Amino acid sequence: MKFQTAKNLLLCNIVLSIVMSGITHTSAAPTPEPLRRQRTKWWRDAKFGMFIHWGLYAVPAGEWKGEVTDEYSEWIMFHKKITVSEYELLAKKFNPEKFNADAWVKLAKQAGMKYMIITAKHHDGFAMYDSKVSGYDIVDATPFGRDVIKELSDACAKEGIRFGVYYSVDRDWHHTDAGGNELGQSNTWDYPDESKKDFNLYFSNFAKKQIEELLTQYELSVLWFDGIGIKTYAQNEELLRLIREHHPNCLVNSRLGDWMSYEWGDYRSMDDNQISNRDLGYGWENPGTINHTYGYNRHDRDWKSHTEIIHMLVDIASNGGNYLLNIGPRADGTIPAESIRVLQEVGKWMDKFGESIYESSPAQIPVPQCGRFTAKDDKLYLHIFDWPVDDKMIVRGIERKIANAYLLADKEQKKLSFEKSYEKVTIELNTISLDADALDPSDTVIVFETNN
Ligand code: H79
Repeated sequence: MKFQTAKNLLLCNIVLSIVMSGITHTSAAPTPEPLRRQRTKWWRDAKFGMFIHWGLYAVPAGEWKGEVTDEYSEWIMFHKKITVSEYELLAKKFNPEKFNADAWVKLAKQAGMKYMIITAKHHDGFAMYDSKVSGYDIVDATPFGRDVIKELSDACAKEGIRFGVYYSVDRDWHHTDAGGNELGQSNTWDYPDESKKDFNLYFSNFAKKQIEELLTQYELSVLWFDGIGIKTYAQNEELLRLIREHHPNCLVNSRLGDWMSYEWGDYRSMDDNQISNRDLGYGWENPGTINHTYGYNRHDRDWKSHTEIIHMLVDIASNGGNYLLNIGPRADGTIPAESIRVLQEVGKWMDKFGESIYESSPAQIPVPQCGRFTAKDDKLYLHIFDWPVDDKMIVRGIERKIANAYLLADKEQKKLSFEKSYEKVTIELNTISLDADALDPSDTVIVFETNN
């Protein structure tokens, strides 16, 4: 009798845990922290990556039948309620003859970026690689017929740039079964009856299979999921298992599971364009874009300046994060000239001051008035966004002993004269002849060599 009760209890527990696994997220992290740190080392050191949103939405480029969209251009199918059959016709117009994978990768490299992540499938459901799961992909459905994911991954390998892909799992406006979306962000204009949609079918027969294709067809350093938590705990687990099976060291961002926590990923993706203003103690990234949209929108010409990008990169690095900066190429395969110019300017700065960014960590010093601090080994890097009017720099909160101070970009490393009292350091910037090349209007960096 006792045995029977125990057996029943056990059975109950098994049933309960199976049911619960489908409806709750546990707080247990599927990835042990030391493993996570080891795996993310290259990524944490890299600090700066290129994000690319490219798909059929580059054809309408933010405008549908004379109406401009105020929203992200990659959301145009949703916002303009474009039917699947109409949207599919965009594939016939997608012929990016000017696309050159080497040029894109070289631009990323020139900007000082160390990795690239491109949309393999966005919410519109169109695959930008050669998929056998459906014919709705760049190779089978466009006159272009080339696999741009393959070309970019090869170009990245050649240039020593890490490569990853973005995949939208929770949404697919092309697939009849991709529903279950309480936020009302599924395709209800072609497929109005939500009760007929079976997310599990879409997941098992389509999304999961495409993810497996990506894992087997390409050398991936990052699988970047976008999601809104429709997948169940068990489905998250299935994906993670799949990734580990094919690419044990491929990083996964935190949008695999619960959007707001990072328990499922190797690092945390903040919200779009969101920056953490403090060190979180674990890897995080800002997936931000260079204007307002992610996909190309010909009406969005509000580009961030190179100074804004540099300040954001420094700010992010000073809080232990990464900057995944997005660009949206055009449907002809070109990158807007303004994006190129901004990235090249950022690259010029990185050439001179990159040492203060790559492999750096937060300095654990209060944010200085003039800019930010980053740190590496025995060096503190003071980033000066705003040059002091009287050429006298006062910085508070450095507890370490300072042995030396010089301008990072000064090849001769001429010593700056400074005074340090318990609570502040005063640097005289007018007593020496400053090397003009070592100064930068966006951000000049002073190195403090410390000896404890
Ligand atoms: O791929 C880019 C976005 O399209 C994607 N994430 C980045 C990297 C993204 N998917 N979902 N979301 C962002 C959040 C969705 C916000 C919404 Fe809206 C609010 C959807 C509808 C209202 C913002 C405003 C996006 C479309 C209109």
